[in-house]
Amino acid sequence: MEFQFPQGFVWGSATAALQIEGATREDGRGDSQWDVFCREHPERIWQQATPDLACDHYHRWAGDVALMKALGHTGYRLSIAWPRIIPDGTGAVNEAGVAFYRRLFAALIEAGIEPNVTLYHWDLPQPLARAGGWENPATMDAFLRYARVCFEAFGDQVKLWATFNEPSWSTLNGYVTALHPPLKHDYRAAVQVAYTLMVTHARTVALFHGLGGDGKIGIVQNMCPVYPATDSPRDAEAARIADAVYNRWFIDPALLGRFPEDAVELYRRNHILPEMRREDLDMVAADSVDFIGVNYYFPHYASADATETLFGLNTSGNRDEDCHFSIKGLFKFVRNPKGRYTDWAWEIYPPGLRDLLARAHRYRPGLPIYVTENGIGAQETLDADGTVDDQYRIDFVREHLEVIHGAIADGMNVRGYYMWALMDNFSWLNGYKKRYGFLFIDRETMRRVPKKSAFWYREVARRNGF
Ligand code: BGP
Repeated sequence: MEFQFPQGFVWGSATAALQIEGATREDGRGDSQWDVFCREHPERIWQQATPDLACDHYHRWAGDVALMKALGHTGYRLSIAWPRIIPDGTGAVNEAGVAFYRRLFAALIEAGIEPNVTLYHWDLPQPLARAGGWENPATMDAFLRYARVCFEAFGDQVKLWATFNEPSWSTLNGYVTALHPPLKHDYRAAVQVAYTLMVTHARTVALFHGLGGDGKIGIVQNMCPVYPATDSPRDAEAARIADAVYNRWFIDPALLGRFPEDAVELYRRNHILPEMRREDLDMVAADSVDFIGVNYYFPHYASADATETLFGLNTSGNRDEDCHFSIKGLFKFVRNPKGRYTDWAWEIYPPGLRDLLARAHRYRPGLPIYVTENGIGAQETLDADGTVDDQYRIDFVREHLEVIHGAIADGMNVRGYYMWALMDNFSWLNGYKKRYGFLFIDRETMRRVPKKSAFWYREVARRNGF
């Protein structure tokens, strides 16, 4: 069967600043919370990896852009490192940081590759983290200033902006599972931060539209679909609650202009609801994103059988090691006995993407949707002939593209696909063990080697289908 995509469909891949740039102490860049976390808790990251060198993209960006062009990319999703632009979060603007991104954006545009730029992919400047991070209302003001600096510095080059990457995932891991900085397990703080992020998002969108440029702005959401583990009404209820706290708390304000009533009620009952100020809610109600970015990796299955609170991500790359996510009395995510799983025990389930796209379409019919991340992590080495035969990545991407094709045929406005990732990178807790890229990075030499999937994708982009 032929899968032909609409004209102008964006074929790209994605990265994030902290995961590829390196040069963490060069040209005036300040520390981010992740630099400090890696330094202070090396035992939590595979082989005590740090983002200090990452993919050395800060020095190799020109070659990387040339590779993207050679691979037929028409779009590239990346993030700006806040600590490169405003090193201490609130003080002077670092002109060297601004100059770096201006050069990079110019090269992308010259190569016919449209940048899709996320303002915040978790690299909070350390002085702000030390002062309370997103629990401190001052961080919202600092972010708004940083956003304005970026809009003004790059607005002539960047026409696609996203405020936050996956506010749900960063809140959950930072404040509930205690796996990411600031390593907290504090429901009250989690809800406060989740609320603040969505209000900050709304204010940033208003700021952007107020500046009156010709660009578009959206948000990138990690929208894990949540299905009941069984047909029982109790599991259906557990799935509804999990969906409320995991997804709807973040999607509803961005797309419907309000926080979900059932989650508000749950938090109120448990005395962890932050003060919801009228002016905040008015901002949220006025939120008018121009697009939504959907990141999709795997679905969840919720069971009501949550007798303990337990969290754990698979960081071994052994597919028998389960991920754990269970909140006593609320819900527990369980494995799908019939599922296909990656080495990191993430289920491969392309129909889940269809459900997410359908939800976005149902919430705001016709709103442009970009699939801003989707990919598969694996342990890889170079074959004897110097290549990487990642047929499983080709299969993974093709299956998800088939789903997107079907969604478009059914009237959903999906405008582009950014495979995670352009290159193997610093995979948060997995360091450099978990490889996601079209480009294999030789960690000894930093040489980039296009994998088999990169050539396959080049052909897909050239034919605008497969
Ligand atoms: C998303 C993040 C990405 C990326 C990806 C894979 O949640 O937005 O930055 O890292 O997940 O996750 P990981 O590297 O932890 O396997």
